[in-house]
Amino acid sequence: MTTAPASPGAHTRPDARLADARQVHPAHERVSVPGSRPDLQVPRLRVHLTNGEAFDRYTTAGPGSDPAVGLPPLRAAWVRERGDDAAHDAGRPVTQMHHARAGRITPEMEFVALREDCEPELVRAEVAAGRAVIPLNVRHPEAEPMVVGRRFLVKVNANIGTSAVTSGVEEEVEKLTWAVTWGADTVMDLSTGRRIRETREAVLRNSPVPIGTVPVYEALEKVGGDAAKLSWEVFRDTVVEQAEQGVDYVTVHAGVLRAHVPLAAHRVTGIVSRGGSIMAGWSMAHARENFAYEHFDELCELLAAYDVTISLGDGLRPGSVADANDAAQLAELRTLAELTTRAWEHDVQVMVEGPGHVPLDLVEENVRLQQEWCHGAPFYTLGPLATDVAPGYDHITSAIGAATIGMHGTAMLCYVTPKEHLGLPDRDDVKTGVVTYKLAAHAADVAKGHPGARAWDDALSRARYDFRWHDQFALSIDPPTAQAMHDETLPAEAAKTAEFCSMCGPRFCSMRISREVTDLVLQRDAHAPGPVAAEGREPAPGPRPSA
Ligand code: IRN
Ligand code: FE2
Repeated sequence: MTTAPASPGAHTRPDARLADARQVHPAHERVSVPGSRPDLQVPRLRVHLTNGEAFDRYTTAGPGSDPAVGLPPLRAAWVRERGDDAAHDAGRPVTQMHHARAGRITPEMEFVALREDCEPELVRAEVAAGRAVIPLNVRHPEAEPMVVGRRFLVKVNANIGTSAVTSGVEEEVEKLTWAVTWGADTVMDLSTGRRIRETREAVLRNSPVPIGTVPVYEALEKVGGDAAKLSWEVFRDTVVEQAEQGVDYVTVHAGVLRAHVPLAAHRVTGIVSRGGSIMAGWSMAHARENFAYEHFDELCELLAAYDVTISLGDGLRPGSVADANDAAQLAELRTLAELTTRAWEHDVQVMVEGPGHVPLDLVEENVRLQQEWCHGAPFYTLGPLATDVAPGYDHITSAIGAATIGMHGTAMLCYVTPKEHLGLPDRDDVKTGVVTYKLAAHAADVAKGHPGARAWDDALSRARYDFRWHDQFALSIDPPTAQAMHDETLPAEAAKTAEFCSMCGPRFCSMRISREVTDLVLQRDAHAPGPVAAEGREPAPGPRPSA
């Protein structure tokens, strides 16, 4: 058990009633959209509204599992049918990129297209071009396919994991389930300390989302924590063991070259990446080039036979706004661009990791350079934190950067919790981090004009303007928190249809007054018909609120 205090600044309320359920509101229902074959059923979250309408949303929560049994192997037949089992055994590429380049639309691509409401051919073309990845190890058949790429919805990754001082196996599975309940699109198991393997196995067998790891952490454990004792062989064996278990993507800090290390020496915060510092430490101790860089082609060959996506680690990311976009960071990005092309030669799917701590005026440049240099490979960023001054609130400092970088084209955002820089996140922190990042990602989708993204906002706004309080809660990103805050002052059921809340009271509610004004305008227009000049944005699609 962790003894971490409740997270400061986290506006989440305890919701013990729902502690074991993935259903966060009674009006939520898991439904499925049928695909072209009976075993292809794409999950959706249906929100039933009190006015008889329903609103369907993307869901990551999965069908739910008994931790002792695990999830059913959703994709096992798909993998077998196309011969990926046999190809895997023969050490040949089985990647989605391999199939996409051969012109094949796999069930995974179709699944993703239904999830994203786009054409399967778009998914295939983006994966073939390397502009999108579907991180799915053939040995993780439990996962529901999802896509990471700038043409698709912005995704959120949640990091969980044990450390030497805290957390156990059951707790990690619970954190995983909790994270996907709130919308984590992928989860990284960053466990260190004892029982790494066992924790990862439990997480994988119960995960409806792709699982990522940073294999060098486990490799370091194997050599007693002394970076100098690492070797390519220990690292490779660790990657193989994790790939065998079903890990869907791995962060590899292969871009931290020997020549880059001195560039970080004069920084305010040096090297803040764990993996980056391990690789730099090894390189310096042996006066040799980064072993993951040296053996990169061999690494790609083995990843291709599982379809493990490579996430090129940003070992030299800035750890303070002072170090943003400096020579060390950009030198590494150049190397990551070279490695992207090399991985693609092996049909290995690639994501490129990014910073870190970046002031807002430098955020856009990060995406622009990454997209240009890395030929459009999906960018996957940690925040970035827009300022360094708010420990305890770094989910917010980083969500500001994350929304901005997402709007400019980052495909996946790695969450930051309120515990960043302070301690290991507990269950509350995981929820706060995921919810905060989901709203940042959604804000980016809306700003990008992503097809359909704004429909969710419009549905909630209509419920708000109609004083359908239950619908406003049901549609909100965190229903129990929204409802708990409302009910703090107006708990009665009658208040759920009242035309005010306690913020302004009945007489000063602008929405109520506005509706009366609107009614008058509409009545006047009804008596004096004629074209009314439309201004501003397109009207939101769907039925208008009734008066
Ligand atoms: C994401 C973008 N940049 C870094 N990340 C995540 O940070 C990465 O996916 C992994 O979860 C973690 C790796 O941290 P270190 O080892 O680079 O500190
Ligand atoms: Fe930091």
